[in-house]
Amino acid sequence: MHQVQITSGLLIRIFYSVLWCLICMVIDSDGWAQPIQKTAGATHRFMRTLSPGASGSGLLLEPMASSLTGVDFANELKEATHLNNQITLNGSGVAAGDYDKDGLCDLYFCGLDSGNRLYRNTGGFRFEDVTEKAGVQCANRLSTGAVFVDFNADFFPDLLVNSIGQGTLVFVNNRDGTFSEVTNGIGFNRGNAGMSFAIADMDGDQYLDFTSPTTGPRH
Ligand SMILES: [Ca+2]
Ligand SMILES: [Ca+2]
Repeated sequence: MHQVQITSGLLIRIFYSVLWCLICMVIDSDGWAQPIQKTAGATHRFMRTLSPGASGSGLLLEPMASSLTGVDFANELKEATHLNNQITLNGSGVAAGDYDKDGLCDLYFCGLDSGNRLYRNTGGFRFEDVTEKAGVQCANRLSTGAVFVDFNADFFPDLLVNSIGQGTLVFVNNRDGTFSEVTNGIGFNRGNAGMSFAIADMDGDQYLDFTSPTTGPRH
């Protein structure tokens, strides 16, 4: 029988696989997941999850204003854009991950006619926009989905961003709060439109493998 050796590297990869399953979710210190809903052309809605009441009646959600959270991202979609390409009507996704390893989960929003935004979690449901400092704007690139994943195994989450027409954009974490785009050297899915990712060590060689459903070249 094939034996699977549990190593620290494998555990880290399992962690990020689980993290991918939690895309669109944020977990704060109270242990309850915070779902984020976002659609093309609409502002996001940041919902704080309250603990179930003593009656056990289930989870309660409480909306949080942008003025409180500092998360003011809006995914803009112009009519001309979706008339030119209906894929844009699928909207865009959010990546959640602790890119700076301070123990707080950060958020990366993908935009279509708006650039992407990275919000660093400063605690207490407060976030700061660090997009420009981090170098992950992806302006004019019709971003659809993203995921934080440590693809070079240096224990710092890197960033993959799917786009319409420009394939998968690849950013390596510089471990100082910034990222460097290395799409030209590593990029895959070139010229296609993708949205989601599936990431796992498919063949058990301790290296992560990637798959991203695509819709073919942009029409
Ligand atoms: Ca963080
Ligand atoms: Ca890394």
